[in-house]
Amino acid sequence: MNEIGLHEEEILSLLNDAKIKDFTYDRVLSSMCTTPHRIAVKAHMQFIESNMGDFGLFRGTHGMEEEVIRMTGDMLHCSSAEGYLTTGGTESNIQALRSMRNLHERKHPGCRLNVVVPRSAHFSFDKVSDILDIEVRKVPLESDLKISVEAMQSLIDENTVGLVAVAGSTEFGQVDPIGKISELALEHDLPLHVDAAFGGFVLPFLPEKHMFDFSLQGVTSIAIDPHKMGLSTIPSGILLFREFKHLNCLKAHAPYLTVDSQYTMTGTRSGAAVAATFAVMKFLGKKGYTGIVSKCMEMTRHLVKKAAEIGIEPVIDPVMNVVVLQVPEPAMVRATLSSEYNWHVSITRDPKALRLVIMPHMSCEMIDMFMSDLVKVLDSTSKAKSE
Ligand code: 0PR
Repeated sequence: MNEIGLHEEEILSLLNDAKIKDFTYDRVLSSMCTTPHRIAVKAHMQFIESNMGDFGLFRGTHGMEEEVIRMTGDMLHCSSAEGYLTTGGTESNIQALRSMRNLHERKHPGCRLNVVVPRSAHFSFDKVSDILDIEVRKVPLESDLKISVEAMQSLIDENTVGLVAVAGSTEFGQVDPIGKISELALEHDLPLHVDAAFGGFVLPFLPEKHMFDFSLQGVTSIAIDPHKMGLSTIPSGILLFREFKHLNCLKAHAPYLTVDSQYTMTGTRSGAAVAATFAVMKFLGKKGYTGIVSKCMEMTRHLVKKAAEIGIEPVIDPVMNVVVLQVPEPAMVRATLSSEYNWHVSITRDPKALRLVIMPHMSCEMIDMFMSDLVKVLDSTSKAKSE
C-alpha cells in the first residue's frame, strides 16, 4: 500500500483506467447478468452502508427484505414462503442442500449421503458436493436436454437427502419435467429444490405456462436471482423455503448481535442489494417484467429466424431467452468472434455448440450486427478447415 494517500483526481484516473478495460454489455451475448435497472442503482447507492448481517441496526432495510421475500413467494405461489436474500444462485443452492442434509441427518445419523440432480445442473452443485461432502448423483439427459423421471428414480436410495430440478438450465435454458419430479419427491418423501436462478424471473412472465414453482406440492425450496433477469444489482439472489422447518435447520446462534440468530451462510450481507431488489420489483411490477421478458423473447425469435436464413438451427427450440446454435467448430468460432470482432459468446459442452443469452441490454440491431459478423467468421472457419 502507498505510504500517503493519493489525490482524488489520481484515484479517479486509476478507476477510469480500470473501467475502460472492462467490456461493456453492448458486445456481450454470453452473460446471464445485465445492466441493472436505474432505480435499482439509485436504491443501492442510498443503502450502500446497510448490513443485513446485523439487521437489528438496519430495521428499514430488513423490512424491505421481508417485503421482497413476500412478493417473491407470492409470485412463486406460496405467499407464506420463508427465506432471505443471498449473494446469488451458488449460495442459494448450497444452503438449500445444506438444509436437506441437516434435516436428513436428524433421521439417519452417520451414513454416506447423496443428492440426485440433473446432468444439466449448474456447477455450483459440484461445490456443494465438496463443501458438504455429499455425493452428487447426476441424472443423464434425454435428447430434449431434460431428465427423465425414471432415470432420476433409479438413482434414489435410502441415503438420498433430496432431489434437484432445473427451471432454466444455464447452458440451454431448458426446464425439467418438474410436475413429475414433484410427484416423485412426494412418493419418496424427499425435499425437492428447484434451481430457478435464471428462469425464475422469466417463466412467470411468458405467455405459455410452465409448472415449476410452489404450486407443485413436492417443491420445498427455490433459488431465484434478481441479479440475473430481475434487473437488480449484484449480489442479489433469493432462497425461498415452503416451510420454516427447512430454514430453521440452518440456524446459528449469534451471541453478541442485535439479533440472536442467523440463518444465512454469510455474516455481513449487502443491504444495498436488498434495497435495489425491493426498488426494482416495486417499480416494474408484473406488468414491467412481462414487457421485459416479451422483448427478450422477441429478440430470441429474431435471432433464431436470422440463423435459419443462413442454414443454422438451434439445438432445441428456445424455451426462454437462451439460444444455442449448431455451428461447426464452436470453440474456434467463439475465439474468432472475440479476437477479431470483439463479441463475447460462450459454448456448451454436450452437444458442443454456440451459446447466446438474449438479455435486456440487447437489441435487434445488435443481433443483426452480430449475425453479419458470425457469417464472416463461419466463412473464414470453413475456409481454414478446407485448406
Ligand atoms: N443456477 C443457475 C441455473 C445458473 O445459471 C447460475 C449462474 C447459478 C445457479 C449460479 O449463480 P451465481 O453465479 O449468481 O452464484 N449462471 C451463470 C453462469 O454460470 C452466471 C453468469 C452470469 C456467468 C454472468 C457469466 C456471466 O457473465 O453461466
